[in-house]
Amino acid sequence: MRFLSGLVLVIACSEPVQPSTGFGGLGERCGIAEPCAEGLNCRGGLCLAQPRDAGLATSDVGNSMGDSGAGVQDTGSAGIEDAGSERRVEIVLNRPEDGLSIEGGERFDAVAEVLGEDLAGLDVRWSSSLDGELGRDQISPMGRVLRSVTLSQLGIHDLIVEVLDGDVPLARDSIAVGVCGWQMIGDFERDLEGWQRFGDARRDPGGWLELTGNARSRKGAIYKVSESIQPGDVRLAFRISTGQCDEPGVCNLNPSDAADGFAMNIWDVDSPEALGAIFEAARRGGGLAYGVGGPYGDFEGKAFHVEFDTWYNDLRVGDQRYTDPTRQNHVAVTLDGNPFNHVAFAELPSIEDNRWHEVELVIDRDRVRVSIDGQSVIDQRVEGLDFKGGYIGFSGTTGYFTNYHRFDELRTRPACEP
Ligand SMILES: [Ca+2]
Ligand SMILES: [Ca+2]
Ligand SMILES: [Ca+2]
Repeated sequence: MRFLSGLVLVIACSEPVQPSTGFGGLGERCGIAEPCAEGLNCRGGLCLAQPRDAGLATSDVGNSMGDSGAGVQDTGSAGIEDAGSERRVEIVLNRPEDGLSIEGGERFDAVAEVLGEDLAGLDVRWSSSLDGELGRDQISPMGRVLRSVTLSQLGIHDLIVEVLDGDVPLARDSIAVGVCGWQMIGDFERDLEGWQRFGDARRDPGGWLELTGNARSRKGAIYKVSESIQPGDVRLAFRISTGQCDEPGVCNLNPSDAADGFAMNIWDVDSPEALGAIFEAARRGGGLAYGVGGPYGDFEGKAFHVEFDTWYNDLRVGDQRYTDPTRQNHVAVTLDGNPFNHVAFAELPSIEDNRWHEVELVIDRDRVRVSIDGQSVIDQRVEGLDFKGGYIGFSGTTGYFTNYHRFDELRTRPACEP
């Protein structure tokens, strides 16, 4: 191989400087007198894209697969090898661009170029790191392989092409493709499979969850116990409705006797069994059925909450345990089971209008964003925030004063920007 490497180096150094304005386009013929356009290399008499990784392997050296050595880019010239026992093949995934981002269900065209002296009997296999094998194609005489691709799983895929001799991969290339979209966690149209109810929470026949009912001294919660939210960045959406009319929608409001509110909670606990004890310990009224830490108890774990608080708690009144940061209805981010710990908040005077509102939450490292009906209401850094993920659900309460507390259509949007 020493001889081969030396020869490759000579070839690399003797390549003409590429012109800044193009001549041969992708897949067109080229030569010393017919250079390729910028960004393309003349290899085997054709203008081809520069390989990003792992273009080269020989059929009898299995461990060279996946090698992304710096020399690969310059080893592309076909016909160097004169030993009949080795088969030199290269593949480059030319389209789409590395880092493409698409919506779920969107189809795109992929193009791979295969280079080698003898392509007879070889196939190209397409696969995805998330979806598995996508299909196999024969290689056209020009070495080009086209495929229309649809990726099903949301998230970041490695789209992989491999040249196969039988089932033996000879060369591969890959790019990252992000598939974006909302994934429904719960729409509550039929049943509560995968969810656990606590206290007064129930599924409404209308296809949403009611946490309290419009009655005094209620406390309810529901948690997704069949899966948990992963640590790190997260994007979630759900719908809420609170007010005193029996059906969601426009309703005359008397905010003076409406309370107490509800919260989306994510508890970093070892198992769903811990949620029962948390619910039992959590307080009614201003505790919003998640208050187990700070002035409400001795919980010392990690948790993340977005509360929709419709009652002003005030330490100076009766047996109340903390003072809210505003007399207005508010949305707030609180932490670790402590409803007093408003690390970010915004006033929402009309949230008790009994209508459905669309809530979106984005946690991007220590930056938290909350939007309601498409309007940003919280967008700030929370010092020291280290989102741990955990079991997600909703809790709500009433006290002396009451409201319905409905939520629906919990969705997540996996990371999709490669
Ligand atoms: Ca629903
Ligand atoms: Ca309150
Ligand atoms: Ca509050």
